Amino acid sequence: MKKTIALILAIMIIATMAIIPVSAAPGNENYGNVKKISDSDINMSNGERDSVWDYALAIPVADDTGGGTITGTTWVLWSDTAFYFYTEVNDPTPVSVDLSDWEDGDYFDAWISDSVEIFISVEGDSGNLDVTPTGNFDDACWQFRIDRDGIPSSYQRNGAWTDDFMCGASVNKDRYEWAVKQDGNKYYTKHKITMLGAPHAGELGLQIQINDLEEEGGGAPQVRANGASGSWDADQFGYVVLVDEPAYIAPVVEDTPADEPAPAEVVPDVIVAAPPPAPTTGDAGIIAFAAIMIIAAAGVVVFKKQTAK
Ligand SMILES: [Ca+2]
Repeated sequence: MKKTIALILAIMIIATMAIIPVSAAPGNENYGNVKKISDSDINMSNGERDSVWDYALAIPVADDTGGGTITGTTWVLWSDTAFYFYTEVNDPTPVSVDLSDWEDGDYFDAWISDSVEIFISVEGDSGNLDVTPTGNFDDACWQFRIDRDGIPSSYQRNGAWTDDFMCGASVNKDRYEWAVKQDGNKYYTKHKITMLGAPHAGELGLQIQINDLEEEGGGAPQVRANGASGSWDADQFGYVVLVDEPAYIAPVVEDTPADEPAPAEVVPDVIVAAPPPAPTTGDAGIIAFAAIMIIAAAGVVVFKKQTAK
């Protein structure tokens, strides 16, 4: 009997393990759920904070494993066509880069300047654009970077250096779009990433990193969203869960369409359709007045007849 019970328990345990969904590797940080928007909700022509960001998942970027002391926050949204990121950076040492360096191919400035980098997990083969499937964060990723002066750069882990490195004008907007806003010791970056194909619901492995150039020619310590991984260790990235739910409910449009009757035109129909009203006090008064007039007229006739006698 005991053997039978033990066997049943063993079968139940195995069956339970079999229905546990495959998920990201243990230890990968889950940042939370990210809801969906329409592309028209985001204006990529400037670095302003669109109102729809109020409905986005916020991820703090302040892990000091990379030696940085600055802080920032990145908000995340997605649509049928793109991943969106909006980042606010508090940088007390804003440093502008010399744009002529970029034209000269001085690519090293790319990652030591004040800048925001988004890394997204993909499958491991070099050149692959497929976002890593759920539960299988590979050690590969693409980087999408924007500096505070609005210079983009992009690279894939294990890409061919420097052929696969894109910077400045070489970054095609079919890859990703970017916008920046500077405001004293703050700056804001906006990413719209379309290169990795149409997003779909599920887990998305990512790292967010802010580089802080403290002075021209100086060091550039970093802060990250997740200290468990470095910049490129995609198998240790945290992840968000893209859920197929609208981030907000669109407000009801109050304007009456031109081809529909205005409410005022409906009112007469309602009145016509109503039953005739019951006699009122006013009607009774009219009847009584008429009766008095008839009696008075009769009285005049009688009076005239009496006078004629
Ligand atoms: Ca700085």
